[in-house]
Parts: sequence; C-alpha cells; structure tokens
Amino acid sequence: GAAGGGDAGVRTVLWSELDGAARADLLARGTAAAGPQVTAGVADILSGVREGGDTALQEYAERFDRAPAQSLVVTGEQFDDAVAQVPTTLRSAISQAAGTIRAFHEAGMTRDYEVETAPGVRCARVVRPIRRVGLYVPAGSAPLPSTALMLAIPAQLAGCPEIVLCTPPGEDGLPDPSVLAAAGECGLSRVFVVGGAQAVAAMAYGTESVPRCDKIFGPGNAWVTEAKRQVSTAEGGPGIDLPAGPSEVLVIADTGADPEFVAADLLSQAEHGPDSQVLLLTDDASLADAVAEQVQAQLDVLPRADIAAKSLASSAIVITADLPEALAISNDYAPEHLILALREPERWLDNVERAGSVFLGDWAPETLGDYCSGTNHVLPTAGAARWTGGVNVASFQIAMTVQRVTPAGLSALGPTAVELSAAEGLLGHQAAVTRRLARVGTVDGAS
Ligand code: HSO
Ligand code: ZN
Repeated sequence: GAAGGGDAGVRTVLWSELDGAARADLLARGTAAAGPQVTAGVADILSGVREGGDTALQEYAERFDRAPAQSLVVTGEQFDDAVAQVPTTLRSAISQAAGTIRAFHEAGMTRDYEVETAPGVRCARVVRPIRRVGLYVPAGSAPLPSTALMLAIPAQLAGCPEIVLCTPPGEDGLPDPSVLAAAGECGLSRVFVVGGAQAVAAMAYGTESVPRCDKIFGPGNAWVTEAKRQVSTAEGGPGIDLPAGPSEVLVIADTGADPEFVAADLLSQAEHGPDSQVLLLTDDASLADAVAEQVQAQLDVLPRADIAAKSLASSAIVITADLPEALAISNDYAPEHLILALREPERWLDNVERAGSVFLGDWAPETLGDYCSGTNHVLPTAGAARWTGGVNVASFQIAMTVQRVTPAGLSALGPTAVELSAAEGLLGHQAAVTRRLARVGTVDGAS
C-alpha cells in the first residue's frame, strides 16, 4: 500500500489520517524564514559594503566565491569572449526563448487609460519606467542564464533607461559565459561580477563601480533573499520584486495521469536545491504508488540526485479523498508552480485561487515555463502567491495617475471636496477649492 511511505525517496501520506498539526507540518516550507545567523550575517555584509564599497566587494568575492580579486565590471572584451565560448545551439535556444518571453510579456503590458469621472474631470493612468533597476542572476548551485532573460526582457519592455545586472563569479573570477550571452541577447552591457548578499548591498547603496538602483529584482538563496528584505525595509531603501526563494512545485494528478511524467516534474524542481519543496496531491492511491516508484527509479539516473534526495525529505505524496480536497489544500498552500495533471484541467482551473504559475494537463511540464513557453519564472515562493503574481513588465514600471480639470469640472466636484475637507478639519485643503470656486463664480468663497 502507498500509505506509510516506507523507505521510498518521498513519503506518502493519507490526508484524512493527519491531524491539524501534522498537516501544517507537512506543508511547512523548508526555509520558512532566515535563521538568526543569516539575518546577522547579512546585516554585517550590508554594512561592510556600505562602508567599504568596491574593496569590500572584492574581499567578499575572495572569501565567499573563492574568486581572485579583479575588476568588478565586465568589459566589452570579456563579454565578447564569453559569448564566443557559448555553443551556437545554446545561443539560438537563448534567442528563441527570448522571443517567446518577449511576445508574452509585451502583450500583457499595462496600458494607459482615462476616465471622465465627472463632467470636466478626466483622470488617467500613465506608466513610466523605473529609472535604474538592478537584476540579480544567481549562479550558486547552477548558473541560470534563463533568469537573465526573465528579468532583462520585461525591464527592457518597460523602457527602463538603466539596467544593471549582478551575477556571481566562478572560480576564474568571471561570470558564467551563458549568463553573459543571455544578457547580451537582451542588449545589456552593464554587468558586474558580484554575487550573494553583497551584490544586493552594492545595488542598494551603490559603490564606486556598481550604481545605486531604485529597485532590485531576482531570485536567490536565503542570503540574497534576506539581503533584499533588509535593504528594502530600511528607510529610503530600494524596492524589491518579491520573495523569490527556494523553488516549489505542487502537482495535482488524477487517475489517468502518467506517473513517469509526474515523477519527472517533481524531480525537476527537487533538483534546484536541498530546500526546494515538491508535493503531489492525488485521489488515486495506486497512482501515488506508481509515482513513488518512478521517483525512485528516475532519481537513480539524475546527476543532481543528492540535492534532489535532500529536497524530497521535506516533500510528500498526499492522498486526498477527492479532487476538490486537493484543490483546497493547494489554495491554502499557494504554490509557486501548480501542475494540474488532470483529465479536465480547464474545468479545474476555475477552482484555482492562488498559485504563481499554472501548468495544464499532461503536456505542460514546469520546465517549459522555466525556460521558454513565454511566462516568467521569477515567481512568488513561500506562500507569497497569496498576495502577488510573478515578475512582469509592470514590476519595472511606476503607474502614475494624472488629472485634468476644467472650471466646470471644479464646479462639479468642488463642493464634495469642501464637504470632506470640513469633516477632516483641513481648511487649507478647503481653501484651495473655495478660492477657485469663487472665481468660477458658481459658489461664493465662504462656507
Ligand atoms: N524553477 C525555477 C526557475 C528555473 N528553473 C531556472 C530552471 N532554471 C523557479 O522556481
Ligand atoms: Zn526550475
């Protein structure tokens, strides 16, 4: 039987047999919050960079990245060398992915709009790009050129005039060539070889080399995520996109789902890091068994099996009474990725209240969204899908409002403002209206 789990790579449990505490425990993410030593370590790094600038960045690179001290700025020549090193097949995959991502993001851009809220009063929204944005592209456990695309393309579509990218050095002190190729594909040239919390600090405060940014984007480990949190909550600090921490995928599968596909999807995110969490919810106990077996078999041939195995330790296969129960669990969990490996995925989509990105049916692996279907892969983790979607063009913009008022418009709405300002006792506010009303001659200035 599936229930009980045994020594399989991933445990299987019956939802109905768990009490409230066991359920909460099962769904608890690996790294719910940064531990006290991360919090303190990050605070040290932030003040180190704030005081030491480039010198501090170089010291941290030697200490944390074992990278030789060198220029933090990637030169045009280094850029060209790196791009030349990338095989043409990879370069064309990068440009194809850039095309789908651009197409999808462009179609979803925030549009300006205008409403005449009263005769002579027109209110509009106009969108402006954020002046200087900082993109963080991690490379800790694997260099992620796809993340460079996911951040740089919406930044460009938004029209951001200055786009800065930081990515950690390899042991040669240089960024991963594929990350540079992806940055180059998007026309970025201001790339800095800085990683971790120190990169976030550099973009938040500015150093001799790295310009101070208005908003910082990108996923990262617990240190990067904590650094973003700390700089953004400081007074006058930069904005941040969202908490994009360890990867998560939740799969809901019914009878008829392919256990090989489901297991592959679970492992695809388990391999991101030991703190990734992957969950399968199914109402079919024999499918649960078959997936558990597949996970074991596929794990054996996975190069990153050791990482995936660690992540599987905080993961589970959950047997639910029915599909509505599975959907309810998923809605409470608010997963970063939700795969509906269901016979009628379109129908069930209506019941999905919150998830970063949803994959419908048997032929939409999360991998496609991670790389090249066109959707963004910088998505809310740790339950942040309860309140936000993923990165998109609007994340790189400021939505400004504008009002245009004629004398007739002031006459129409002025009395409302007079009434409300009186209620708030703000007579200076009131005077700004009544003095004008006096001149349009509709109402006299006294009230
Ligand atoms: N699944 C990751 C994104 C990614 N996957 C990048 C592969 N490369 C976000 O959770
Ligand atoms: Zn992924």
